[in-house]
Amino acid sequence: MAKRRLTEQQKRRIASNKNPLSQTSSDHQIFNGLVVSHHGRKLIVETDDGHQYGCKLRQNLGDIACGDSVIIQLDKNNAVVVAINERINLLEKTGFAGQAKSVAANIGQVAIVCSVEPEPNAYLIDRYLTATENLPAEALIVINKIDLINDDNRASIDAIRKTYKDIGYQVIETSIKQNIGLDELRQALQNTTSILVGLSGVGKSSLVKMLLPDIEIRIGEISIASKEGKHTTTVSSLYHLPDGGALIDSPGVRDFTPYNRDKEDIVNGFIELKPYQGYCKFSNCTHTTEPGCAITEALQKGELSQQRVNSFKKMLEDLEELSR
Ligand SMILES: Nc1nc2c(ncn2[C@@H]2O[C@H](COP(=O)(O)OP(=O)(O)OP(=O)(O)O)[C@@H](O)[C@H]2O)c(=O)[nH]1
Ligand SMILES: [Mg+2]
Ligand SMILES: [Zn+2]
Repeated sequence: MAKRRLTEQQKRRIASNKNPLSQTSSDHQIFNGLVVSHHGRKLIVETDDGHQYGCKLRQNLGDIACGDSVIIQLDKNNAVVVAINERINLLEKTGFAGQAKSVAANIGQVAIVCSVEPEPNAYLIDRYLTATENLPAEALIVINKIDLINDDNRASIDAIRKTYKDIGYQVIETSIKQNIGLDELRQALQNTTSILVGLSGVGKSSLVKMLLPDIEIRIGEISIASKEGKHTTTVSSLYHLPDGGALIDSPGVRDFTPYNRDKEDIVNGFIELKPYQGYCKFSNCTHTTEPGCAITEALQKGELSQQRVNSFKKMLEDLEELSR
């Protein structure tokens, strides 16, 4: 049998984990770890050598998320997260009653996955992009199930692709059924931690499974009646890629509201609208019927997408409603 070669990353991990960070007593060790799954009170932490421990969370540590780097304390019977290391960033959403809710930590890239069926929701894509630009992290748009393109849906998929490519985002079209775009996707996901987000049933877990065939992961179905996914994935889980980088598969959403602290966050989220900010005649311009509106003029010249401008205005309205 051929020997399995260890990747450089695996070698480093093994070397670094020979010794715990410290040994406070004979049955008490401290390790660095990575939160690879978190749901309610269930928390799984992986140490550098690849061991996974079901952990408890020490009180008063605050919100913890998949992707967090932590310090755990192990004794014979218990594994406890005792500290959360400083984060590079934290992807948040607006939860019930308007408060911030952690989605994932230390994210290098947000892969916004949509599909031909269920059909893409542009406002949802724009809300994810806003959150991504504010992390900040790279954004990637994946249009999966391209094998289901037909004369009825071709125009709307073409429009989505064009809108985001024109702004400068990478858009990858994939089909697991027909093996389309998967190498391009594999390349785009290398050497960074990407979270796959999107509606239920678009194929996030299927894409993860395709890239990492050895893992166990549940794939769902689409309801024939509603053409919606059945919310198969219920917990965010992190998986390592063989040549560096990681994927976080997340539960499908019906809706995602970024945690926008103020108008500035929304302006930040629309990278192609930024150059027009401050050029409207009225400083409080709502970009609707005012004369001398820089955004309306750019729209008329075909420099901007109407759908994106609509999303921008809607997000501003949503924020105002929340603060009322
Ligand atoms: N035709 C087609 N079907 C696909 C493709 N990729 C995934 N599917 C199917 O889409 C369905 C949903 O896939 P999942 O991977 O469970 O979707 P998900 O986005 O993880 O869904 P949640 O976990 O509920 O958020 C399954 O029946 C898959 O077989 C594809 O490229 N083409
Ligand atoms: Mg899933
Ligand atoms: Zn304006």
